[in-house]
Amino acid sequence: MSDQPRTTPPEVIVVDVREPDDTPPPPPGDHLTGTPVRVVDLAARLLDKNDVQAAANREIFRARGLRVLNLVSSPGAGKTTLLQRTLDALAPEIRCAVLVGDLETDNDAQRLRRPGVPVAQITTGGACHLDASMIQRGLDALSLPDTRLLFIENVGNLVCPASFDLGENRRVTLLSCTEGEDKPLKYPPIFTSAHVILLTKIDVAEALGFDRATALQNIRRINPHAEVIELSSRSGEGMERWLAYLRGMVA
Ligand SMILES: Nc1nc2c(ncn2[C@@H]2O[C@H](COP(=O)(O)OP(=O)(O)OP(=O)(O)O)[C@@H](O)[C@H]2O)c(=O)[nH]1
Ligand SMILES: [Mg+2]
Repeated sequence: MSDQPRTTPPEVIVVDVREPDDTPPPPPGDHLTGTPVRVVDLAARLLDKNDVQAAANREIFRARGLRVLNLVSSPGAGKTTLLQRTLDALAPEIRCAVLVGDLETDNDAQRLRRPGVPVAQITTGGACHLDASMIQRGLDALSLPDTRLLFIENVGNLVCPASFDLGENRRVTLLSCTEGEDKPLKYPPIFTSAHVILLTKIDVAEALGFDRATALQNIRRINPHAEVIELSSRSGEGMERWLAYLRGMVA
């Protein structure tokens, strides 16, 4: 991307990782004939395979000098809005790129288009998360010379993305004030696996009657070690701390 003029946003690249036949598999067992069924734990195999690819991604990131953040949250917690504001502030000083996953549409990728910022949309079809091989294919589609920070916006889902290592350096979990204070307790894996937890939309916390102290307490119960930042992409409150964290990652 270094030869691209920085005044026009580059085209969004769409990487469609759906299989030709993405129909769900038939239910296990032949209920009509009673044929015995051997159950194979495909989930474990799938995760093993993912871990191998995640390790390969990590090596690619290291070799290219890329620092990589995987943003995960429930749908609508504010990932894209935060990235828009982050790119506006950071892209002029640090070369950034984005991979964004969604079941359908390239809406988020369009919102994230910025001059000099390569963006690729990964369309997953039915998959409720990104996996390491999708990231590898997304990387192949992007030109990343001089890029220092790669943001991955995962599919909006508070459960599935927690199980899939993408090879990232930092996992960033967003919890928005509109979701309720109890989510860290109800969906622990995505919070325990986070390096950074962002409490987002704090501009509307008071109007919603959202109890920030309780939410922070719940976060700390589940993950005492994560960096916790309260912020609003709308009012800008807390953004400086987030940006300082990102600058620190590439310093
Ligand atoms: N009040 C307020 N609204 C916000 C803030 N950040 C995002 N929103 C709004 O929340 C809605 C969802 O924001 P997105 O950024 O699209 O959320 P997302 O996590 O990317 O959503 P998915 O990609 O669908 O998972 C939009 O209407 C945003 O304008 C914030 O800090 N404060
Ligand atoms: Mg989004």
